[in-house]
Amino acid sequence: MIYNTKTNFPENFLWGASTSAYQVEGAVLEDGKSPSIIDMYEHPKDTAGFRIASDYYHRYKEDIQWFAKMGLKAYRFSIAWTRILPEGTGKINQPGVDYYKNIIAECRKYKIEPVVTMYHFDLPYCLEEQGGWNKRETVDAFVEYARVLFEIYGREVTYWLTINEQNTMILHPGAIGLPKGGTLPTKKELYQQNHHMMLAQARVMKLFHKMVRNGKIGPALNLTAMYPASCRPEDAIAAHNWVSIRCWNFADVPVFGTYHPLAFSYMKDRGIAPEILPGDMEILKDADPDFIAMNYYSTATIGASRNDSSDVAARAGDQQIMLGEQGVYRPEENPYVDKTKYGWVIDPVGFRYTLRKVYERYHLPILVTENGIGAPDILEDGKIHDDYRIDFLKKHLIQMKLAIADGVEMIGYCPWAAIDVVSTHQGYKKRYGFIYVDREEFDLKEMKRYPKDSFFWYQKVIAENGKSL
Ligand code: BGP
Repeated sequence: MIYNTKTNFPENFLWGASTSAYQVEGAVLEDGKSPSIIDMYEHPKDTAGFRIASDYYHRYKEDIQWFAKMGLKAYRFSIAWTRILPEGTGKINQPGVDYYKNIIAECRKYKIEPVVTMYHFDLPYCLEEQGGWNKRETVDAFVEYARVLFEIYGREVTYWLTINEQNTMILHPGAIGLPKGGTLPTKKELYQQNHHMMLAQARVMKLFHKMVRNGKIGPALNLTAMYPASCRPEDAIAAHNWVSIRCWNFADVPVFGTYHPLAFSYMKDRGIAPEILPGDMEILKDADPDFIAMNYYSTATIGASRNDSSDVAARAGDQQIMLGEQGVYRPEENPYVDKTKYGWVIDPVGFRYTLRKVYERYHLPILVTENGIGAPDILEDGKIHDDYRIDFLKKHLIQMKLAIADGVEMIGYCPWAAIDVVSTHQGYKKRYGFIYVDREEFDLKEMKRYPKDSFFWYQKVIAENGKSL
């Protein structure tokens, strides 16, 4: 519709990059930190765990200096609940508090806007042992944790994200790992957990608006547009089922205070709807996010269910590979897009399409909190020629610029990842960062940092506010 290539990125656009605590910090049990549920994840034998990760816990000063050199205007990182409240609630762990104070101070020193994720897959394991998100007590625990964060960091941090990829945790519980010996929750349990997370998020947003006057808070979901596999009406219905269940059901609750009607009927029909107590819906209405944060990697292509078990098996995989569900939808291949080595669809135009869809639905400014390509980067003579990453990011940024021309209000762009982090499934074999961390799966070497070619490319993009894209 609109191809206004003259559109520029807004002044003060937050050119950023992201990490999460468990994937970058290491020091899993240091300075009073207790294990989180994801720290207890059972890794495949040939894959690095999270115990040391990129050792950022000890090297954050050097790393943030690199971020400043790259010219970042924003840095999205997560706070580990287990560093602040090792028992989940109660006693505050001062070294943990100081650690994030220092990180925020380092960011401010270089005029980098800190963007804080409060919860990135890392529920304290001690709370999990007491029932985790199955229990309403965990809602209170999250509110208590939030109050501590807002009290301590509320004056220093403007942009806050509540929960990272709640939809991934609920729809792909196996994808983000299971503690050793753990069993997957049933769908009924998962949707009850989801309801509790929704309540926790709404209460935290309400509290935030009272405590942090000039701050902004939003949910961080994995959002993606979809295509019907054909113009067959049954495919269109299935695709609509998919996007309602996979995306809108998770964003409608914080924004509108209601479950998506179609997704709720689906939950009722399958006997997996959550138990909603009197007063819950009023709590959900209080959320009132200031913006939507979204992680975007791929689009999905969806066809009508074949009504047999092959729907589920069609493309089993990780969080970005769509699972089917008998009677509801079936994942299909899209002949018009490429895929990464790991089977994730590469679809820059789909990024523009997703931004348009999200903005049209919610009328809230958007902060992109993840986008990127995982690859087995190669270090040669101190250099990493990751032209595939430059190509990926450039194409996505061009589409984002077009989305801005379409009228989508954008706050910023924080691709995954600022620096190499441990991938949840593929360790250091699959890297995303602008900065290379020289370690192998098990040989830690000296973990020296090297800027990749994409680092210098992004540095230029930021310096000219995306003008030459
Ligand atoms: C998102 C998560 C990130 C990160 C990213 C890449 O779903 O929010 O934490 O892990 O995916 O995933 P992976 O490392 O599995 O390739």
